[in-house]
Amino acid sequence: MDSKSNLYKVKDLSLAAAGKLRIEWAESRMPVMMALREKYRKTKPLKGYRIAGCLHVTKETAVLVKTFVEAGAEVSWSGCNPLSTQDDIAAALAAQGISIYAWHGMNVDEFYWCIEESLKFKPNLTLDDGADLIFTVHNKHQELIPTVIGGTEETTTGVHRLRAMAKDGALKYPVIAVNDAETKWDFDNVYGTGQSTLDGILRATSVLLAGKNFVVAGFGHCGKGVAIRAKGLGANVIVTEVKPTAALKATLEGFRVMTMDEAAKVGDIFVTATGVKDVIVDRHFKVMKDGAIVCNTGHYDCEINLKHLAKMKKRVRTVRSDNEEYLMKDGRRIYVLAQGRLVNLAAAEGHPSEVMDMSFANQFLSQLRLAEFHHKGQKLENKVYDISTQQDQEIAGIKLATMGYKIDRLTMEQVRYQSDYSAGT
Ligand code: 3DD
Repeated sequence: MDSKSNLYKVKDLSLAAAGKLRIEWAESRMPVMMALREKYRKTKPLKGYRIAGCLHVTKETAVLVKTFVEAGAEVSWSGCNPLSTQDDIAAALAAQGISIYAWHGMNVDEFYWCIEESLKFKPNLTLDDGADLIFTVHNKHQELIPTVIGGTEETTTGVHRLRAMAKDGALKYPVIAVNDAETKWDFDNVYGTGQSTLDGILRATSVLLAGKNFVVAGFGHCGKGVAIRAKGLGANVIVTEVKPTAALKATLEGFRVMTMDEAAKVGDIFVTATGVKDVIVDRHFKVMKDGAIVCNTGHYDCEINLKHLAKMKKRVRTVRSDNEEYLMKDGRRIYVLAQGRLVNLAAAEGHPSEVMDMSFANQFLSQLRLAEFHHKGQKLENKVYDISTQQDQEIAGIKLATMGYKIDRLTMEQVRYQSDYSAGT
């Protein structure tokens, strides 16, 4: 462990050079972020703002952090999952003077210690992925609340938590729901989760997906992405759901739909993507085939009930990195990936840079928007705000341009027609 008293705590600073190279790789594939960095590096509109961030420490997050710093912000950072920090990236950020507290494989006490450390510089902006930092501020550091202008939230689960807090009147400062931006949700959650989840499964198992019964629990944006990508690799995809409309969509996409009780008997690989707890429990483990592989791609590790599995096992051993073999009393073996935590970030590198480019452009512009409101003396309500449609279209437009695409524009006549309700048949 390398640490300076008040700057950072990372696993191994000597990994910094390798991390720097991987950050450069991400920068070469995040043209929207680099355009924003170029746009604001001179004016530094975030000067005087201190952002405490709690978000997976990956090469893409490093690009976001460096862009905040280039725009004038001070940043203090922790990872939002005990298994998702990439230690070379954390080392590279620490070596570049970023205050960062994160390492791969921390326990839950260390996880919250890191958040507490990142709060010591008294942030006036917060940034979350899963709402653990903002929840810590609200529950253990109310003294910080008067100086916090607002926050942003990256993921579906975190936005759910914050909307519930706001409904209860418990939210004490405004938050922007980055997750709900079209340029995040429709891209990161679908294409990012789709590819990175399979990446995690393949790194932890190297199994053939073609021909396998591949069970996806949850057909929201994330589950749909995973199902479509697995189908692309030749898997026989089965979807389980609790929401009739989502299940119906899955059938129309050509996937088999059944209950988990039924799927558990035939599945070879299971992925949970529901955001709900206890999706796979003891009665499912009881009927699973010998050699079944189980993993989760939801934000928290509550979807697979490992306490149930532990009670049913004869012994458990690590057979590959991020891959534990549970030997059952009847001789069957069940393989759990990444200790039931989100497999795409714990066993791989998370979503590709190209989709995080837009997610993080929303993070950057949302933090900037909070700072600009503050600068103008405009007070926001203590509620969860959506991203503006204008911001979504702006980000998508920059992305298209960097990909070399040109699109049509509405003529004035067409704009008039759209609002001319008298124009009928
Ligand atoms: N997430 C997925 N891949 C990531 C990456 N490469 N860097 C940072 C974070 C990453 C998770 C979140 O962006 C988001 O998809 C979520 O909803 O949690």
